Amino acid sequence: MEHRDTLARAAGPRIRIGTAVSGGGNGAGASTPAPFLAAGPYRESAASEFSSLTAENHMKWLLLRPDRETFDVEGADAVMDFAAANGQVVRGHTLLWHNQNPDWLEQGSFSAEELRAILREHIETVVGRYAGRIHQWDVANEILEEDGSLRAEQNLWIRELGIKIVADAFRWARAADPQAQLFLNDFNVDALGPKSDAYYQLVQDLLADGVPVDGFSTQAHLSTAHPFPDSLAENLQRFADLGLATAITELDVRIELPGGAEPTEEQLAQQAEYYRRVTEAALSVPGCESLTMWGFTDAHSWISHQFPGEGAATLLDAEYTRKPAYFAVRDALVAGRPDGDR
Ligand code: 9MR
Repeated sequence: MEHRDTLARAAGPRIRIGTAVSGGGNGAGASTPAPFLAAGPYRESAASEFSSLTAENHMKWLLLRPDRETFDVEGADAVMDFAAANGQVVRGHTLLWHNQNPDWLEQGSFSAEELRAILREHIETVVGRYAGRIHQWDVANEILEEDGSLRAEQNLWIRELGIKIVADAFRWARAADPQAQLFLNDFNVDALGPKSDAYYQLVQDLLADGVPVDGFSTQAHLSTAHPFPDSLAENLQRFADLGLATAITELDVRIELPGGAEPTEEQLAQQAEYYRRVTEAALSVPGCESLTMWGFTDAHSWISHQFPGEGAATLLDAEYTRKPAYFAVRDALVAGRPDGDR
């Protein structure tokens, strides 16, 4: 019998289990993909537990584009090579976003025409470079506000070029890589609500216009201090019913740890429950074929930078020991396999 001792093996072919792989880029524009390139448990777990990788930062404009002429692909290539060596697919993240853009772009005084050409060149070059090797691209990331309106003020592309640029981005991406599934991706769209309703409408408008959108994904940055998004499966299912693929792209479940406290057993149990429920929701929706964690060890997680006093959000602790959440995900994956396959 096949061993079920890693997440990827537990999942089998039904769903890709992914992780973001970190390295530099906490706003600083670091170009070395440490700890990703360092040997040791980080790489071992990344290779053995997962069947999909996302570059946490290295496919973003800030790291790929130090200046207008340069494409610095070293970090992105390292992720692609690692995935190829380990039989993993890659989710590309991301092409059109309001965040982690270089200053030359955000502060440049480009005409609308120039901006459009800059985005087009970027998409053709980056998507073209990895064509045939990317499972799913987050083409447009976080383009809506919490109330469902367009994030027009913060998003340079939409502010200067209008919503039409989103359709263009999808078309350019499709032309550059006809195989990759092209996604709209955002946070706080786990449950039904104004923001996910707005995506539900937007994606129908795009499809009606013949725009090649293949999928809708929710990030699932959760917290044990907040209620679980009970309507997660229902929300994904309505997008599946439109014929779209769905995915969970950045799952983590942070815990309140005032003054640097260690998580209690109760907190770890609640975290495990949240991870289990997300895994079950993903498996319950046909066409949800990718479930990615936003990092897999508490030794390297974005949470403490963004949420001081919170943390321990991932499946392995800082010593790479499996937490209750790890076993909850793995058990849910095994339970979700077709009967004959368990
Ligand atoms: O994890 C990423 C962190 O290292 C960066 O500093 C941060 C900058 O905004 O982006 C983090 O990743 C984000 C992802 O690209 C999009 N969704 C939210 C993620 C967490 O902020």
